[in-house]
Amino acid sequence: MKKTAIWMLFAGALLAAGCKTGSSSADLKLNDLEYFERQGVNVLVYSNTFSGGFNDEKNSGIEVIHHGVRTVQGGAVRLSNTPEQWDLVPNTLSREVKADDNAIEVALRYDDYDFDSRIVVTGKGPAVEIAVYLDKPVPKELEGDAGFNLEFLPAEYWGKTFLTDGRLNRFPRYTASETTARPNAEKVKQYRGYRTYDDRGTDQFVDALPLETGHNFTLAPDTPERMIKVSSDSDISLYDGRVLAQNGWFVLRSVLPAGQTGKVLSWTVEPNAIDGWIREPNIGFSQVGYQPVQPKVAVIELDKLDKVQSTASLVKIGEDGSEKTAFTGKVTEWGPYFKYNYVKFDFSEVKEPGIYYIKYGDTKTVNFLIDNSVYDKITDATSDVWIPIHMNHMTVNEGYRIWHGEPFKEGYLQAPANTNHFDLHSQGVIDTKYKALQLIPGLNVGGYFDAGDFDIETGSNIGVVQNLVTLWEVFKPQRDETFVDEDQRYVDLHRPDGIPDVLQFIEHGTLNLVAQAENIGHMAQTLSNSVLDNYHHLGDAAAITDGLHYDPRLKPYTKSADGKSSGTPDDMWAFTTRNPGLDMRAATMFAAASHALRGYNDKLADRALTQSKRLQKEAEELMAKMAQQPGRQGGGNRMMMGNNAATNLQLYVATGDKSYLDAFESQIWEGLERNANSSISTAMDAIPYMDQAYRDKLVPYVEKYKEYLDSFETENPYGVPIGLGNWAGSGSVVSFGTTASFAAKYFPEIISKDYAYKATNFLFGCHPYHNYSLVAAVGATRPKSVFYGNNRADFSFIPGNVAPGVLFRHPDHFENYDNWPFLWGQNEGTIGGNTSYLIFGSAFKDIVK
Ligand SMILES: [Ca+2]
Ligand SMILES: [Ca+2]
Ligand SMILES: [Ca+2]
Repeated sequence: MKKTAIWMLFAGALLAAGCKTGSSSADLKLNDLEYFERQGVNVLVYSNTFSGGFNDEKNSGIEVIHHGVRTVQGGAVRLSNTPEQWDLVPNTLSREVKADDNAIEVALRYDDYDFDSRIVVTGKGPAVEIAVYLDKPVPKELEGDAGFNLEFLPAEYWGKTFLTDGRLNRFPRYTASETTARPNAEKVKQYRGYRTYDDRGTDQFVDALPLETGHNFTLAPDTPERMIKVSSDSDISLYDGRVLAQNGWFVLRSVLPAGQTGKVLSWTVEPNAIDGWIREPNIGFSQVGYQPVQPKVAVIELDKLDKVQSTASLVKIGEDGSEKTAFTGKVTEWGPYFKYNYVKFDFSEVKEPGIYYIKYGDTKTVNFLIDNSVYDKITDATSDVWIPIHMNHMTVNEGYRIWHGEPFKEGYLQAPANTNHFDLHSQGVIDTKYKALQLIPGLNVGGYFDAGDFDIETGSNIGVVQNLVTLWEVFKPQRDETFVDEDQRYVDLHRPDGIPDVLQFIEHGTLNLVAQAENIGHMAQTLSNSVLDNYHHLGDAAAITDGLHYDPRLKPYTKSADGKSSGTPDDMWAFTTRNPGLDMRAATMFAAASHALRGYNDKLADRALTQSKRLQKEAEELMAKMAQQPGRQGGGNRMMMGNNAATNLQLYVATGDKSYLDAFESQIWEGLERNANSSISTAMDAIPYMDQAYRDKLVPYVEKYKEYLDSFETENPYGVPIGLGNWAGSGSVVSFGTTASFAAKYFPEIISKDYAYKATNFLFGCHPYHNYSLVAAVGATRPKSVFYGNNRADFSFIPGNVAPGVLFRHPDHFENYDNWPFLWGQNEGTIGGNTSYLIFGSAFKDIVK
């Protein structure tokens, strides 16, 4: 009795204390990182702000990270039911954290409409209140359009149930919701006046109609980790944004009332939290496996509340399917890194080839191999599949499947003067012999699609040819799995044609770049879409344009009598504004390509060399002229050329002219003194062409570089550079791995192979968030299953792709969606990035073979 009474007294005191602060652990409270938190739920309020246009990719506003997954975002005053990527976004004028009120207030503004609003998010028990305040009423022209929207990730909600005021329903796997066509005059303008849609001459736009409307929504009551309740006195409608754009989300929305000021809207949003939830450990390891001799360290990502296990095990799967524990070892703590706690499990002493998996507590990984052969095929999918599929101006076939027909048969038109472009290009005054919208002949040949889009970015195509030439010069890969016929304009995958594929890739890239130099007179910035409504194309590249020359005298959507031209303004444009720096890069690349192509395609080698010499001379003259302009720093071309040891080295390799090598030598030491880490890669590239004394003189810089490599061990648990930008960092890991591989090749006494293995570990699964391979590589047990390739609408991938990977979201969250391909910053692959991976893979295989 007495005991119970004391307990009751104690409980009463706790209750009283609870009442005083008005909170418990079940409440959403602002933390030091300025977001609302309870275990299992983070509500972020403008930790990530909207930037608009190309950069608006559903990463901003009010966001919910629900049991570890960012499932809700886009909370903002928006101007349409289902905003697309190029719809207007509000500027965030201010963001104020009101710790005493457990609230965050943001001020939003649409400059185009002189429309200001404030959003106040307040933690109230297990929910947040989202309130919209207006000091002036909604502008007349936005009445009925301005509303508060909150977006839900389709891949996390489809197939799940929802209730609206008690009415039962289920989120659709695919969109089939109802729409209405409205006059274009009623459409709120899009970013910079662009238009995401082709109205086919109807002068109408399409607007989504709601799936449901009511006051109380319960989303996913069947799935505790996704269940969210949203309620309001105002009408809330649910829309399916995918009906307008495949990357659309489910949207809850309330239109703001007309003619009112003050607190015009209030929602209560309560994300369910699973009692006592602890995130499952993410055991990072290489999905491709390990060689017997290499270090084998799994990095285990743990919830900060998770208790660290003292040991982990390696289980061996026998040839007869039996399982036995092969090794049990200590788990060591690395410590906190952003949101999670990290521990490591070193099983390097297991060297016996076999099939294994890791067991940590109740968590098991998928299986992986320990064997000398595990890395043999890591570049095969990239070179046999990904790169040839990205060959522009060709039909690409694979077995029974056509990946794409021949794109852009009508060629490219001169971009008009003073044009800003949605993919971040611009045309200044026209500096060619062509008039605006005149056909520039000869450009529809060769070249590579940039990425998940279909433009030719000249800068990255130059880098690609340079990468491929380096690959050819250093490793001479003879692999022949691709049939390429430039006359037939036909590529067939997995069909050998007697010519090493890399040579054909160099030829294909060079064909377009030489055509630019010959027909434009210098390098274009880009060959890209002229209209936004075909820039976001998904599907066959040959269907982006109609293949007919655009004739403005014809009516849109009609053809000429001879069937050769049309009135549809869909032709691609060449953005030609001259950049002597780009011309100089092209000149260097042309020299290198000419060297590689000599003996295989002499005619193209000659054309490349001719353009190399001309562009180099003209670029130097232009840069000298620019240097003399008032306001410019003196030195001009000498400065720009003088700093470029890499260019001089490439020119020496291509031409054999010793003066380039002398220039290189006079520059490289200064570069190494200034920054050994950034110059060491170029310095090592010269080793094959220099004497032993040169190599020995590099030793102290390589020692410095080792300190730099080691610094990553303390910077993060994975020991490689991890990028925090809006394009995730696999590229820096590839570059880290490439330089580390060459250093291990030339200076094995200083740089061990272990650094290069860290890069493959990270790329193949030992990284934050999940443990899937970021490369759709041959050999990986569980590569990522969706990428932002041009087939992303099919929730698929193009084999061999390297994803940018784990994207950092402020203030402390890494993510990589593997059920939602549409965020380019984490899931796209580029021709530049993937050819860099080809070099890394080749250099890596060379040192570990
Ligand atoms: Ca592009
Ligand atoms: Ca071939
Ligand atoms: Ca056309």
